[in-house]
This record gives sequence, structure tokens and C-alpha cells, in this order.
Amino acid sequence: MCVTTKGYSTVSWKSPWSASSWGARLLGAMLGWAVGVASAELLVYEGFDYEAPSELIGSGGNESGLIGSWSGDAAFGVEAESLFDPSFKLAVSGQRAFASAYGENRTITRSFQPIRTSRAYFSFLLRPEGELGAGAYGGWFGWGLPSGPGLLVGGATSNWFIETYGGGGNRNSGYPMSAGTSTLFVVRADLRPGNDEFRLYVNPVPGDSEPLVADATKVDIDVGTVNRFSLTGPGGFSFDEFRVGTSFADVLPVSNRACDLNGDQVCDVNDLDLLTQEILASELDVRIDYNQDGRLTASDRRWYLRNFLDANMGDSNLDGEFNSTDLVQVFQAGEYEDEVAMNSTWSEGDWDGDGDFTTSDLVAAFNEGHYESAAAGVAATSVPEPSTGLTAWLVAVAIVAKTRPRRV
Ligand SMILES: [Ca+2]
Ligand SMILES: [Ca+2]
Ligand SMILES: [Ca+2]
Ligand SMILES: [Ca+2]
Repeated sequence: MCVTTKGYSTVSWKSPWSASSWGARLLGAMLGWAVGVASAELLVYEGFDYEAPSELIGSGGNESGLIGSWSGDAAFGVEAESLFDPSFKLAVSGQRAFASAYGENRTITRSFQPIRTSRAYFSFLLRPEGELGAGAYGGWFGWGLPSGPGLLVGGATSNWFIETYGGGGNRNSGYPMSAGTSTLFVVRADLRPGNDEFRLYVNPVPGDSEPLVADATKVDIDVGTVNRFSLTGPGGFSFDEFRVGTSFADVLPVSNRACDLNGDQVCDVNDLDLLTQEILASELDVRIDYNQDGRLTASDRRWYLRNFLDANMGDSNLDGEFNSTDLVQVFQAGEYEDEVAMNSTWSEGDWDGDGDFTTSDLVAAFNEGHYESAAAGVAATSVPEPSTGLTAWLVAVAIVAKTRPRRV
């Protein structure tokens, strides 16, 4: 795996909840110390930091708020590679739980410290594996709280839903399931005498505030004391990054690890260039398959640009705007249509990611339509708003002619 050797090697991939840090955090929380801005208390964490591949049953012990090991049916395993949320902003660690489609119902559970607060938040990732619907009973599966009548968040072949454990009281989230694509769930539980209230949020973005409106709400069951969760159903799926906390933010900790490919603690053009190299090497690494299509392509690079750098094609200095300053920068680098293969980076004009600065980069950038002609350095009257690759190229050449002599 290329990124492992080039990039991730400088950032340890171990769990953020090492025994010492977990203990300190828990102690701090118990004593009422501030353990982070707007952070209350992370009660439970399961990131599947176990040997892979291995049986899930028997894995784990008393750590990170969990009690005892996984117990139940043996048809669940630990598989290499953590799941990621669709925004790639959620902090993840370890491996993941995995179950291929099965010919019978099955369940495995893990206990945790009983929830004592009236409101709790649960977060986790689910990813359908193989063909939707494969396995017994329509291939349903999900995550559950198997206390009282129980709660289930899961699906089978269409949309993710929340329902009573074992069926009934189904509430459709409106979000479709897709094989091979991870979905992030947050369940807010308001635990009361009598029926409890559960709000389901699908694919919230870590770092954002709690949505005002839930994607599904369920108010017709009383689950009683909550002190364990389960993975259940015959469908094929992966599960990962389970957290329990007392606030929305607690269960969605943000990490820049997915964008910091070279491990220097910042996400910038150097990471983008590293990603370009990985894409050109075209060796699949799920940690940089940002659009989750099972391939490493220019689409992943676009995803990176927009989601991590908040930038568009052509924005060579990554200041959020594609303007004449970017054009001046790339032409001053002097690699436009030069004779040296694969020598150009993003800041040197290789916007389409093929390793060189050529006309195709200008066409690709201007065709996205983000060029701002009124930017500083070029009078709006002298540079009309370009709309085609050809005018873009003419604009670029005109700017070059105005800003620097031709390199000899
Ligand atoms: Ca994990
Ligand atoms: Ca991809
Ligand atoms: Ca710019
Ligand atoms: Ca190029």
C-alpha cells in the first residue's frame, strides 16, 4: 500500500484511546475536568482494534467503557481496514466487524456501562457487503439495542430504517442503502419513564451541530436500562466506530487523518500532490477512495479538492478562488507544455492530475466555470469572462504575455 509507506508511516494508526489516554479522559470526566471544548463525556468506544482476520466472538475485554468480550453467534469476524464516514472527517481507528451473507438469523452482542443519563447519543458506521438482499429472510441486518422490546437501525434492500427489534414500528429514513458504501448513523435516545424517544440522523458531518430535524423518529417503545448493543441479521455487512456519549459532538470526533496523507498535521497542496501520485500509481487504497467506488481515479482527487481544501480546479494557490493570480503562478513555474514528462504538481498547473501542465489542464479548469475575471491584477475590461477552453487558453496566454518574458 503506497500511502502506508509514503504517508501514513509518520502518523501512528493506533487507537486514539490508548489505555493511558482513555484512563486520563475518563478520570477527567469523572472529576468534572474540562476535557475539550464543548465536550461532555465519551462513555463507550469500539473501533475494533483487534487482530485481523479473526473471530469477533471472544474479542475485547473491559476497556473504553465496554464490559467483557463479544459474545453470541460465531458468524462474525474482524476484517482489516477501518470503515470511514462519507465525509472522511470522523476519527477512526483499528479494523472493523464483518459478516458475509448467511443462511440464518444470527446475533452477537457487547455489553457496556449502563447509561445513567436521560439523554444519550450513539454513533456507528454500517456498510452493506456483497449483494443487497443476499442471505436468509431478505438479507436484513443492523445495529440494535436489545433491551426491552429493543431498537434496531438497519435495512435490507432499499432504505435505511429504524424499527422495533424483531420488526414493527418501522420508520423509513429516506436514505437508500448501497453495497460497498459506508453510512454514518447517530441515534439520540431520550430515555424516560414510559416510552423513550429515538431520533435517527443519517450521514451527519462531524464538526457540524446537531440537525434540527431528524431523518426518522421513533417514540413507541420503552427500552428500559441500556447496557449492551448488538449486530444482527443474515445480510452481509460491515460495522465500525461505535460510540456512546452524552452530546452530539462527543460521538462525532473530528480527525484530519484522512486528508493529512503525509502526516505533517496539516492538509494542504502537498497532500494533494501525494494523492495525485497515488492515483497515477492506481493501486487501490480504501483510505483514499474518497468517493467509495472501489477505484482510485481523478474523481477522488476532485472529492479531495472540494471537501478537504474547499477549492476548485484551477485554484493553484488554494486561496479559494480561481483567478489571474493562479494563472500567473502556473505560467511562472515554466512547465507549460515542456519536454519533461510527469514533472508538474498542482501549484505548477497540473490541475487534471496527469502529471503535466498542458492545454488540457486549462480546458479542464475553465470548463468548470469558476474563473473570476474581476480579480486583482487584471482589469475586467481587458479579460472577458471566459466560457470555453479556447477563450481560457487565450486569456492564459494573454496574461503570460503581460507578466513575464518567454523562457528560453
Ligand atoms: Ca475501526
Ligand atoms: Ca474512488
Ligand atoms: Ca487561487
Ligand atoms: Ca495535467
